[in-house]
Amino acid sequence: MSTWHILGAGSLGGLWAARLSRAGLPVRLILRDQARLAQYRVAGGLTLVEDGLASLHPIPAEVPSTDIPIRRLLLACKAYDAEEAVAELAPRLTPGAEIILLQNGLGSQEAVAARVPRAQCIFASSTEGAFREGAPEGNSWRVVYAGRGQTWLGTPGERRAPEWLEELQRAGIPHDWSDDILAKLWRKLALNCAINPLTVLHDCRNGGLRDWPAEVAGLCEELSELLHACGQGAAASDLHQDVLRVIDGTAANFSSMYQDVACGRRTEIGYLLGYALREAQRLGIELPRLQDLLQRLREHLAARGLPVD
Ligand code: NAD
Ligand code: KPL
Repeated sequence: MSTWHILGAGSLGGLWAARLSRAGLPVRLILRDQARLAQYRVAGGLTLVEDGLASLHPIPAEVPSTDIPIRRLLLACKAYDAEEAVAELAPRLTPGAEIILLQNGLGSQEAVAARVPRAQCIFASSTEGAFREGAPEGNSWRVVYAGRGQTWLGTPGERRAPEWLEELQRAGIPHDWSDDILAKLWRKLALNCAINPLTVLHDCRNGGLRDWPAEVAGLCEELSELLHACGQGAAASDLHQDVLRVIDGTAANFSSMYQDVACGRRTEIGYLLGYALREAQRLGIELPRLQDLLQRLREHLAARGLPVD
């Protein structure tokens, strides 16, 4: 049985680590450096808060430079950290190592795969929700499981699910193998592009976008055009209706991008709207509403001293 090495003991990484570990599966956390490792050891492990109940999981941890070989890696950092993080671990990866990429959006998966061409990259798209409670970035080892959801996993062109999915079953991680994971990632990207930037610019919860129906409809139209041009027609199907359904279904929530900006954290815009517009440029199509949205969002981020990519 391969050990689950998990890089990024943040929200989603912590949620996976705690569930895998409590199912009796071997797990090791990879923390940034010795200082974080020392803090983690003082905390005595990761705490998972689920349905209001907290449980402590004393999962072993290490730093990237350790020489233990890695056969299976769950990469649970943000999209903008993924390539660098995997490059640091490359010397430890065994030939054919499996890397599960939990990053939202698109672009980081390609960059990781190019860095470690001998590894098998499995892409994931998750609708689960988790956040870190308490201390600021890096110092919180307490993860709250905030929203039930589903994680789709897949490797483009591979229909057969790997046998280790059974371990996710055992750990109670809701999942499905997708034989078209790129369609899932594109669909989520489109939903995020239609909703998240507008919630930041209009300073509202997802439900507040009901006041901007024409703007939402215009973005959905251009996103559908882009999806068709990218050969992702299936991901474009009923996009506008789905966006309206998500706005209603999550009306009381703040989008992830809204929360990032509100907390002064870097957003993943470069892997969402930024990626969409780079693809549009590559294909030679004009998407003036999405372009304008990106411009406004960048101005908003720059005014708050946040990275615009
Ligand atoms: P997070 O910021 O809570 O956790 C990321 C962790 O990775 C941090 O602890 C960070 O210190 C660590 N990290 C970054 N680079 C590292 C390195 N080189 N070595 C060691 N550790 C490193 O992020 P998150 O919310 O868990 O999100 C991870 C990905 O999952 C994102 O792409 C996000 O969009 C996606 N996602 C998150 C959720 C959620 O509810 N949190 C839901 C769906 C998708
Ligand atoms: O995934 C989301 C997010 O906030 O990132 C939703 C709820 C779908 C809004 O785009």
